[in-house]
Amino acid sequence: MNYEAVREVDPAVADALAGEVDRQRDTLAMIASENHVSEAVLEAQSSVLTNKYAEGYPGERYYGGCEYADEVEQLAIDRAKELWGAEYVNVQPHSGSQANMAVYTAVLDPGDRILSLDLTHGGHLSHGHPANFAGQVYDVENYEVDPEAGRLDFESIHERAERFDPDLIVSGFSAYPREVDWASFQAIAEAVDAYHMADIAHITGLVAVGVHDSPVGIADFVTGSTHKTIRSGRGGIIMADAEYGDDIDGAIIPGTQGGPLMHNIAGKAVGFEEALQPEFEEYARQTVDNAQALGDHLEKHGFSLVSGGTDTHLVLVDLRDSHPDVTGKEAEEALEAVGIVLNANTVPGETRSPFVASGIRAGTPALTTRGFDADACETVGHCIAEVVDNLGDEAVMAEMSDIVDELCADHPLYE
Ligand code: DSN
Repeated sequence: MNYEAVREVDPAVADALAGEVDRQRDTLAMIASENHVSEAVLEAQSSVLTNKYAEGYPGERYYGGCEYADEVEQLAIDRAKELWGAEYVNVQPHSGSQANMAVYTAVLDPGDRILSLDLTHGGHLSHGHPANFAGQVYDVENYEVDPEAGRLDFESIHERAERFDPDLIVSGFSAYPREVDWASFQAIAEAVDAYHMADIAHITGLVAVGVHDSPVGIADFVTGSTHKTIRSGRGGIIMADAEYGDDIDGAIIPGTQGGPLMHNIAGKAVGFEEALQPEFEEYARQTVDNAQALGDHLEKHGFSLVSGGTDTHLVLVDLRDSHPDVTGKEAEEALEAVGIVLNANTVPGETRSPFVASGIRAGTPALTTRGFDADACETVGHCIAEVVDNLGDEAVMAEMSDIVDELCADHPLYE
């Protein structure tokens, strides 16, 4: 990864790309939505398919010269159908947000009602935050997690749905550490005659191999992104029953997108092929085991975890009890200084601004790709605890930074 061709034209960008390779090698990527794709996925994503316009779908394009684009997109679709067991798949969304936008566009009219989880409780901007298009085009109300238990409370969600009478209910989250009961959401959606969209962006990989139950075949629409736990090319995906295929196809193109990013679709196809191999199930299971080891260590050290633990690839630490004077942002910055890169995150009942927040979210997908096991994740937990307990203590920071360096050296990346 020396970026020689880039360097000849543009040394500044070549330096930044080389710097990013070193940054990923020399730090621990614990942003729960990130991962390290294989060199095969990287190669496919940087292929000549970036040059190709291919509006339309395999076999029905608006431009000529699409035989290889067709082949690649059809492979991505067929592999996705095998991975998630969906009747219909669209691999063209540029991102998870675009996937959500396409579903809304396919079945809702402006002003229709969406019921979704509050952003500060673990939802996502594209689920209808006022600052997002979805919050501006649709009438959105939020449900929340139980403030004490940190878990979904289906009785209260049902009551809210009966009162609000939504046209679409969103399940699936960005910062919810527990497995989701898709059937209960579907029962509520049916009771109020609403569509149900499950956004599995974070857990696509866990669902693909049965580590988490799947909403495919339960929810009307399943959306996701393709570069998080599934570790394929960057972008989004939509799955549904075959009956919705034409509406979703039209909502992507011409509805909300133009030419598909064919190079990214090639990366999706290659990553899906990797995920179909038996090792991927081991990877997904280890990702969850690692998050649990990390969470257990932090809890033993006196940190509170939202919901008291995790069933997923992430832990959400609520700093308010253990470290009331430390904001999520301060913790994030101190941890980054020793090479642990994660994000400040709001917690249920948040009183601070989302830019500062009272929690941190830490994920294990990227560490697990590097070969981290539960013991190594406990060591990471030790470093997180020491840094947050001793903010500003240079000696502790130096000691933890050395441990992070050793962990990185023991788990090489992009050699
Ligand atoms: N930015 C992603 C996350 O961190 O959860 C979601 O889009």
